Amino acid sequence: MAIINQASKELQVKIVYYGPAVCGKTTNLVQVHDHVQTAQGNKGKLVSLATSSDRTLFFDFLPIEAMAIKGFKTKFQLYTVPGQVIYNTTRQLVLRGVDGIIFVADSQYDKMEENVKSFQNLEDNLKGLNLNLSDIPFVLQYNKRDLPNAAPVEFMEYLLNNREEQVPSFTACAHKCEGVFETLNMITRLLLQKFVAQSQRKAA
Ligand SMILES: Nc1nc2c(ncn2[C@@H]2O[C@H](COP(=O)(O)OP(=O)(O)O)[C@@H](O)[C@H]2O)c(=O)[nH]1
Ligand SMILES: [Mg+2]
Repeated sequence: MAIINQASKELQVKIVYYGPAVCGKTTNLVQVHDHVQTAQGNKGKLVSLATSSDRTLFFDFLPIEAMAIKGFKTKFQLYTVPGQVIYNTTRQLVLRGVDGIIFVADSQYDKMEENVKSFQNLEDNLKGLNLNLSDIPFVLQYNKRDLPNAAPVEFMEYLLNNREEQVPSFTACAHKCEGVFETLNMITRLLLQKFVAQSQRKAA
């Protein structure tokens, strides 16, 4: 779980944007970086390790220093993974120490198989880290809603949010910043709820 420094009263959480190649993960981080200052607090530099073809090679990283909660200064670290199938080792590394996950799905019909495979890959990689998706704050984002071949939300819910306990899901047009902060705010809320519940249990 999150790194908690009692001495400096800092809480640090790691949020990972997961999903297939070109679904819009980097775009989410770019939009957060462009718009976060007024909305949420201080931001760090967006570090992108991309290939010349503009695809994420390792990850993108954006630190945000946000609100004080229960006297703790909370730092959010946002990461993306490379979506291409061959980069699985990198995805496993980026997932280490994850606190919250945003799964970004591409809404286009012809991307559904890639979405489902990437989701399966996420579950497999978590298992490899002895983690279970049901124990980790997790939300879904259905991106690229602006495209004409976008599948209905109900269909995507059926494919990706079809388990006993459904998670919050958001539609988005990340390149227009629509849905980006709605998604991020929800994962933030879930993470802080978990942190508060844990510290109350400890205090009891
Ligand atoms: N039409 C449309 N394009 C988008 C949207 N979000 C991202 N894109 C584009 O999709 C491409 C891939 O996005 P990127 O963020 O690099 O994907 P990543 O591989 O998941 O990091 C870029 O050209 C983006 O501008 C969206 O909501 N609608
Ligand atoms: Mg990327």
